[in-house]
Amino acid sequence: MGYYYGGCPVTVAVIDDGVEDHEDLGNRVLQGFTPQFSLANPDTQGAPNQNDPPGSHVGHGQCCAGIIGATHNSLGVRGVAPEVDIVPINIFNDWFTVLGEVYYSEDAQDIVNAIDFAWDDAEADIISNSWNYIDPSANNDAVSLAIGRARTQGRIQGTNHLGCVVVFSSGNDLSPYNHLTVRFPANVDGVITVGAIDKNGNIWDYSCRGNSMDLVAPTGGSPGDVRTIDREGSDGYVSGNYYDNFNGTSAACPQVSGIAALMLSVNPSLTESEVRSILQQTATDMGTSGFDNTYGYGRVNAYAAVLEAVGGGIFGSSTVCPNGTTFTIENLPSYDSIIWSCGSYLYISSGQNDSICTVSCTGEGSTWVGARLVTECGDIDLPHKTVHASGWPYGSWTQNGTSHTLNTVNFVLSGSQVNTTVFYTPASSFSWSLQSGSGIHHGASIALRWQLICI
Ligand SMILES: [Ca+2]
Ligand SMILES: [Ca+2]
Ligand SMILES: [Ca+2]
Repeated sequence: MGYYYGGCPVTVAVIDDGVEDHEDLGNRVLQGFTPQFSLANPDTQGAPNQNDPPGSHVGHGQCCAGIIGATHNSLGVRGVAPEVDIVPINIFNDWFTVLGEVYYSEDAQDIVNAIDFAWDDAEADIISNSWNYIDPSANNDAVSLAIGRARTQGRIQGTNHLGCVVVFSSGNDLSPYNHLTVRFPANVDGVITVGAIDKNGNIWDYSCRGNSMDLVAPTGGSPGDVRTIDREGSDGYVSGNYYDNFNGTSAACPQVSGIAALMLSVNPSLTESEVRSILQQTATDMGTSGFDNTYGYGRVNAYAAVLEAVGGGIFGSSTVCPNGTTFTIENLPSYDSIIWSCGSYLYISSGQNDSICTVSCTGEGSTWVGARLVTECGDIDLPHKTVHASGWPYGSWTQNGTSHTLNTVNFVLSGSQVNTTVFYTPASSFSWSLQSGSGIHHGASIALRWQLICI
């Protein structure tokens, strides 16, 4: 395993219009939940309704699941977190029409039941929500409380409640006035709220914004730029198994859910608030400097977030000294052992299997220090830290216009012994000469001491 996927199992609940098996999801779609029974879809375990409502398609949840977890194989697309299990929860199951308009009979209590099922029954680590709830008569307090329960009571580990990570799309609204408000429940405290930027980093005009924004992720307009899975065959948006035009904040949210899954796969002991805070702090700032209502903390940065989930990588000087330089790994997930490794010119002089090790060098040049965490879920290789070994300097230098190989030279002075100190900066060339008046004779050798500048 690389550092990008630690192998600890992670379960993501997708609350949407259902998810079903797909050739590019392996066997990773679990039994889920459908809070509202419908005659058209008697399934109660989160499968999509087999009938499309007039004028639209059932398959939104399937698209989200593909972004989160499509398998890395030769088929279709690659999801962000290709080994997660998906719990499908269908809250758009029971539709009806009035004068040609489509309505859903699910109410706030069904949504509460959906959220409670996700963290409590399915023990999901993450709940991905690419939907908003705009019924003004709904009992929004009950939904907010359910989200609070997920965040505070979910993910039981021993006697701890680490909390379930709750991610929502910020909402889509083309009205320049209406998009100034993040939609409910994306505006509930502790929710990770995700808006939409285009592939050039500009906010999409439809992306709802406000002071509860957290992150943005790249997605499409209409037609969209995001390719994902589609319900197989004639079901879903298109006749095939993949869809090129998924878009909106709906396609941004599952990217963040997938990245949160990668973080928990390398460090399953992170709390909900730690995941949220790492995602915020590692985001690439966009728009006006610092947090802003449009981009939140900025564009989600998967690499930085996953690396931070394992403590941020290897810390230490960029120069290794001959007498030893210390490297550390901090805030580690629980591990069985640490195996330090290194490249040319270097050796691990002490601290193997410890979170602090000392590396020494025998030569000079660009090289690296690495570390592998052996955990109960598998090995995590941290990215190599590039360092410069400042061992015995070698290479060419010039003395009085004559080139010498530093490591082999003996040179001779006349008269009394001269102590000479040469300050050597790694990777820089240098030349030096003797003071005028010093005569050089064969047969009188001295040792030349090199003082290494090790930072
Ligand atoms: Ca694939
Ligand atoms: Ca299809
Ligand atoms: Ca900003």
